Amino acid sequence: MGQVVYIDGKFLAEQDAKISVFDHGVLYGDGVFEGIRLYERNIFRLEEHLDRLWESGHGIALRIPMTREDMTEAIAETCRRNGLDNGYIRLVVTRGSGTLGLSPFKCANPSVFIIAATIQLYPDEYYRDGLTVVTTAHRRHPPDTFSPRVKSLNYLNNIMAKINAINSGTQEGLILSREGYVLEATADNVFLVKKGVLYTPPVYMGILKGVTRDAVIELATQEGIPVREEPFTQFEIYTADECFLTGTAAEVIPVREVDSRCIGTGRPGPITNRLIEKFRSITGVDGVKI
Ligand code: PXG
Repeated sequence: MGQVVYIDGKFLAEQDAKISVFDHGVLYGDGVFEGIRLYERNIFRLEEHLDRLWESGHGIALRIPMTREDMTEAIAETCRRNGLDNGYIRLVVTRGSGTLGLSPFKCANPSVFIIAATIQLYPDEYYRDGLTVVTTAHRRHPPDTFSPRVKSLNYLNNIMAKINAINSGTQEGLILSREGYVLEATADNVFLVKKGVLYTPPVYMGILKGVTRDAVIELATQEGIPVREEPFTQFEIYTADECFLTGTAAEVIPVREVDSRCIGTGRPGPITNRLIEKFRSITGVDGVKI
């Protein structure tokens, strides 16, 4: 059975789920999106994802053309119609169709589409043994340009970093700031552990404020693990006791090697494993049930 896709108030078979070639989302990457997980019929942290979607939209002066209540129902119904208990939800709002010029003011109707599908996860061995990661040659847009906090349809910088990482024989790539601080991975936030303290870069440095990141900060705090949102460089990662990434797709995933340097013992550390366990304990309950 094919997938059912929500587009602008309709549920369509996947072969009929199409958007216009004149949509500025296609022509200019003019739009915003969210990636959300469904666990045991629980839409994980939906409110936080919707907050970020509305903030991203506001950041690019794009009106989300429906209420939060209608959006919640559309997401839930898309999951139901695809018969999913677990899966991955891609929620996209584009500027809509306009002329071939840049002006978004010619685009009268933003489009919303929602895809709910099964997800291709990292194999279990990476959760057991950790990822290998390389620092990429790509720099994150500085926060004084287009805000990296907007989850926009322009992901080419991250895609270039991902190509760089895969071509280097690793699974993920770190993206630095122009000053050389570690900011994030291509679709994940980054954490390190040193002497029992958890560190992650502060949002003001120009990162995406990850929903998984924020959940992990809360869980660590509940566990009595001190958390510091502070800038750090590659050297602090190389010499960390533990390192892990967080993201909707990857969840909490250990890193065992960065730029050919073994991190800590080279095995996922105790704090990482504790946070993986804690995170897994909330995925089915923290959110909105369908
Ligand atoms: N940084 C960047 C640049 C991201 O794109 C994260 C951090 C982690 O944020 P969340 O809220 O997911 O914890 C992201 C998330 C995909 C995909 O299809 C990418 C993201 C989310 C979901 C799916 O690879 N980016």
